[in-house]
This record gives sequence, structure tokens and C-alpha cells, in this order.
Amino acid sequence: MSKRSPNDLIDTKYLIKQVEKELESSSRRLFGKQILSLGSLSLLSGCALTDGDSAEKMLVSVSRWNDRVQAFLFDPNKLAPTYPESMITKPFPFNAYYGEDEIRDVDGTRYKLELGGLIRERKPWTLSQLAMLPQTSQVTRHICVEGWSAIGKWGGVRFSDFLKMVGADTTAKYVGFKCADDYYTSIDMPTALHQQTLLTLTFADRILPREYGFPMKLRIPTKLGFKNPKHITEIYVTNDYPGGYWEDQGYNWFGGA
Ligand SMILES: Nc1nc2c(c(=O)[nH]1)N[C@H]1C(S)=C(S)[C@@H](COP(=O)(O)O)O[C@H]1N2
Ligand SMILES: [Mo]
Repeated sequence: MSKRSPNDLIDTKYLIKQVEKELESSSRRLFGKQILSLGSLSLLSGCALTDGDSAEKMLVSVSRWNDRVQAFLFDPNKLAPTYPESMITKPFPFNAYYGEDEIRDVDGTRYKLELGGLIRERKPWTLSQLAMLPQTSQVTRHICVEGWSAIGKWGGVRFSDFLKMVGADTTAKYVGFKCADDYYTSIDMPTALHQQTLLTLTFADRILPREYGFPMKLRIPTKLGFKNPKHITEIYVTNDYPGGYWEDQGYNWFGGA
């Protein structure tokens, strides 16, 4: 891997190049001289891998290798680029492991965010309690492994402030998320504490719309889209690797962008 400047880390072209390089060196290791083409990249296509594909097996090994390399390279202070509001993508794409007809309806008035694991104050939070905490917002680029990216504005509570406030053990390895659909994912603690990681309550200055994860999602601009859980119902801190919906199907756990 060659030199990275902080600002092109999250750039899509850079990302595709990086994945190509990784595929190249991994496929060389796995299959001698045979090199995977950009066409095979479409097999990475997000959220819909076909079953029983041999490329899928390779993807798993590329991913494992990638986790080690990325954890080694990851700088917890690196910032994702931010953009002017004029660059916001309209309309912003919806994505999930199901179609728009199945978007979950979460009742905000009855919503409780549950806390679990290595957290001192595990009292559940209502939406209005979360909304009363100090808020911040940022315009960043969301990158999906399906090959699209979009710029949006998200607002909410700095996740590191929230974790410290509830007495999370910030020396633990992972923060895991359970969602109102059957989605789940997890992140490393340095990413959870990253200054741009937001417990998100708004999109484009409005209450988070249902398609984008009402009532609450985590926005992590240093991670790929699938590491940004929507409709979060539980947050827990743990030292036991929690995996994730896509991660358990072979996607790179680190999921850096
Ligand atoms: N709960 C939940 N969160 C999720 C997903 C999902 O299916 N369910 N899909 C992920 C993927 S792959 C992407 S690209 C983004 C899409 O977010 P958006 O609808 O705000 O664009 O949500 C991520 N978080
Ligand atoms: Mo995605």
C-alpha cells in the first residue's frame, strides 16, 4: 500500500483503487499469477452477493487480510473530509438489505435506546432525553460498497461524549449495535471515540426520516455505509468480537473508508 494523504482516504476513486490493489495482491497469493479484474469488483457489489460463488470465498480471505492491514494503518485522529452544504446529494439514496416497501416504522414516542455490556449507567434513553444533549452536525460523504457514494448532512450527539457520559469502558475493544430490523454491526473503540462519529438524530436539519434510520442511527464518516447502523435499539460495549450482518457473510469487519 502506498502513501495515503488524509483527504483522499474517503474518496471513491481512491477506494476502488485500493480494493483493486488488495484484490490483486491477494489473488496473486491465492492463485499464483492470475489477477482479478475490475469486472470482478462487481462481485463486491454491496449488499447482494450471490451464493456459492468462488469469488465470495476469496473475498473472505481478502477481507481477513484487509482487517489486519487496516487496523495497522488506522489513525484514530484522521478526519474524513467535510463538504459545503451546496454539495449535498439530492435526493439522498436509500439502502438496506431490503427494499423501500419494508422500511421499519419505529414509534418515536415509545422508543427506548437500551444500553448493555461494559457500561456503568445502563438506564435506557428516550428520544427526547437524547435530543436534550448538546448537538453538533457535519456534512460528509457516505460510501457504499455497492459502488455509490453521496454527501449528506447529519446532526446529533458526539458519540464519544455519550459513551463517556454513560460510563462506558473505553478501554474495551468493541461497541456493538442492534437495530429495529434484524441488522447488527460493531465497531472498534477508537472509531467509536472518533470526533466525527455521531449518535445521529437529524438528516438535512430535520428529524431523521424513517428511510434513513429513524429514530437514531450512527454516522461514522470514516467507515463504509454498512458500518453505519440505522434504527438502533441497543448499544453495548464488549471485548468479545460481535461481528455484523454483512461482516458475518464475509465483508471486511474494519470497513474503513
Ligand atoms: N438497520 C440497518 N442499518 C443499515 C442497513 C440496513 O439494512 N439496516 N444497511 C447499511 C448499508 S449497506 C448502507 S449503504 C446504509 C444506507 O443508509 P441510507 O439509507 O441512509 O443511505 O445503511 C447501512 N445501515
Ligand atoms: Mo452499503
